Amino acid sequence: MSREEIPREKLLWMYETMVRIRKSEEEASRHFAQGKIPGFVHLYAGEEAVAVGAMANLRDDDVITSTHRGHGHFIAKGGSLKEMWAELYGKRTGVCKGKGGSMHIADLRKGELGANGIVGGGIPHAVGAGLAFKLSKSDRVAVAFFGDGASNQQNFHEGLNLASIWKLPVIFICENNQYQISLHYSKQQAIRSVAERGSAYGVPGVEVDGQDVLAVYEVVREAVDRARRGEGPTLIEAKTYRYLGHFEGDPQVYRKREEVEWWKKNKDPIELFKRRLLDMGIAKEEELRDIDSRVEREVQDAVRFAEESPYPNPEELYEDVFSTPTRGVLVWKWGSEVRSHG
Ligand SMILES: Cc1ncc(C[n+]2csc(CCOP(=O)(O)OP(=O)(O)O)c2C)c(N)n1
Repeated sequence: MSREEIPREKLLWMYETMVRIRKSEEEASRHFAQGKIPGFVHLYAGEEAVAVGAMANLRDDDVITSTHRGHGHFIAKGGSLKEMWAELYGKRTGVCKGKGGSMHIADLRKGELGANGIVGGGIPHAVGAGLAFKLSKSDRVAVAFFGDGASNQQNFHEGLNLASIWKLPVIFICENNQYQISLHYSKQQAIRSVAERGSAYGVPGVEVDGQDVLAVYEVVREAVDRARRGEGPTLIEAKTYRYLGHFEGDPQVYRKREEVEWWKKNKDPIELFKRRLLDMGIAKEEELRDIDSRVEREVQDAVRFAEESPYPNPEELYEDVFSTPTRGVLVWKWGSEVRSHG
């Protein structure tokens, strides 16, 4: 399918979803600064085209694994904004009942197998899902998102190798936002690109401009088609850029403000796509402005929902620890009280 043939509805979904991620992330940054969001928060602003271009190719029954920078993946996979915000606030109405927080959001109903505080931690889960799909002769696919830093992690190498020898329907998407915390990627790898690493495992490696949602859409589409045909995994490196600090509160002494401004001015994925939609005659400026305002209201509603929701009760901490009841004895100490479950 060429770019011209992508249905208008899908193109507008891409625009709206990128705006939804951006507005939500900017709001999260403000709320974190006001001390309202507990824990660590790593934001995705600037990288929206990667999640959206990829997810536009997936079916509801396909699965993804995410990273510590996972809000964009969650939103693009169709997760509820209200449930996400309640989770950020640690509220009982959150998608993980307030017990996961920003870094551990999962929604099995939507095929979001989990964000992960362990760098590269989602890769084995995606490979496991791919193995399950292959063994059950399903044409579902699994997508693992991870950063350039994670490509130095053993999970990446083991995952690529297993997916390759078993020809699993897994798509490895490296979001190279150029930094791993404060270290530029050129200082952590001797080769020019992460995509080159695929050749060591017989996995096709493709580089793509991660600020161009349609370019991402096209390369992921090819990889998904390959995977569904039983031809195995693909490694995609999307070159992108994060606008905010590694984590909220990061003083960012390792990069110049002008560098960030250059990316915002010249390579903003939403602005570039907006211009494209106007040039292609897909939408008029005021239609896009309407989408912006509607999404703005939606984000404000989600924030209000989170603020007004109750916290979980302390006893709820012990629920949902195991997906199936166990037969063993679990003993733990809570203050001076000792409880056990048989
Ligand atoms: C296994 C592991 N090692 C180290 C860390 C600490 N850590 C958290 S984020 C991060 C950098 C990750 O960089 P990258 O994979 O490029 O993702 P990005 O933050 O750039 O999106 C590190 C080293 C961790 N969480 N897990």
